[in-house]
Amino acid sequence: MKKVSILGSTGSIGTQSLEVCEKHGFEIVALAVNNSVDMLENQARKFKPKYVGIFNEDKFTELKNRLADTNIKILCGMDGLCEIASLEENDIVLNSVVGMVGLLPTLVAINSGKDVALANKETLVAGGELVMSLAKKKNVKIYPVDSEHSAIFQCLQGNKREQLNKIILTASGGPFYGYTYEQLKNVTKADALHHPNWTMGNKITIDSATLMNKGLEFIEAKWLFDLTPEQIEIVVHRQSVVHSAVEYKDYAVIAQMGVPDMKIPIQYALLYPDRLDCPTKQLSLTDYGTLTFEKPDYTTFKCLSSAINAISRGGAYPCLVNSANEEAVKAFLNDEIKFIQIGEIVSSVLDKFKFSTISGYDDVMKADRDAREYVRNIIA
Ligand code: MN3
Repeated sequence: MKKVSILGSTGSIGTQSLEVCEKHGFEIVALAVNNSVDMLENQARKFKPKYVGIFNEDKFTELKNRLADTNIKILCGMDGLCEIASLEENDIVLNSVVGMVGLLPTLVAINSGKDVALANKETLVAGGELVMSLAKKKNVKIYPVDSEHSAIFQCLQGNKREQLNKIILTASGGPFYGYTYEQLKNVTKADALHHPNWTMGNKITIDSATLMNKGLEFIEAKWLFDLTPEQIEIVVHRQSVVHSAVEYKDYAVIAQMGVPDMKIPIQYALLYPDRLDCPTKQLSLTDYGTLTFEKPDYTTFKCLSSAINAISRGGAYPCLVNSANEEAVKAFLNDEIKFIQIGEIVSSVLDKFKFSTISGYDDVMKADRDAREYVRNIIA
């Protein structure tokens, strides 16, 4: 029985991960959330972890009172997340928190020698170099949870890594597929929050609408699979059935397919290398009939081209565009800016900031602060 801790347990990935853990009888060591006291209390009573953590320290007393009749140890803040990430009992830490907040707990888990199932994109986007070099040093495995990266990981099994030519990262295209820049000017928050294929949290749903999500995944893929930007091709595939593919030296292309359900990649990350019954639907190719593939529109979707530009330039740029995007998305969700401004703000970062290097965690945090301050000044 595997022992799992989940950071971000009440989010979309977190709740689906618990479903997978329940199905396979995993022991839940700890659960941590940002804010959701009600849901965390319910999860704690159901899964009986030894520890729970709440990132928002203002909610600590309330959570403590709610669980006063249990033996569960209550932790809070970044220290709480990091304590959970480093617990001796963990076999694997599933990190599905949203945003830059996820970076430090990932580094702490790796430093403690714990394998990580990674659903927090920002961890690799902002700190890819730090995370991958520490994982190598500590001989820790990072299992991708994101459907595209899981697909690539699956397609790499049983083949020689040095015989890989490139990867093909598929993108659904989001709710504004086919829109012109003019049309994007008038889209509303409700439009942006409606994704055609996937049900996800608000941040990632907006990132899918701007295609920033694919830009972040491009950067993640570069780090996870040790690729150059030239080895990554993005292909718009509206049906989200081919979750990504890899091409080898002989031009054989291997793709991984399945219904669009995150429980398949979550389960592969937690059960690797086993493939057992999953609480999802079977894929019927004949129900789909047609699968389509197109080039993305890099001109209209500025976030996508900016993210690729950022990783090609290297240094702090990926972190800067990521943090600028987080801040811009927050402002959009608060009705402070229009949808189209997200891409304008993110792309402006590349002109605004000079090249700087990342040699440690503090450099990442500085780039994060600088980018957020820059965005807040634009909005104010
Ligand atoms: Mn994805």
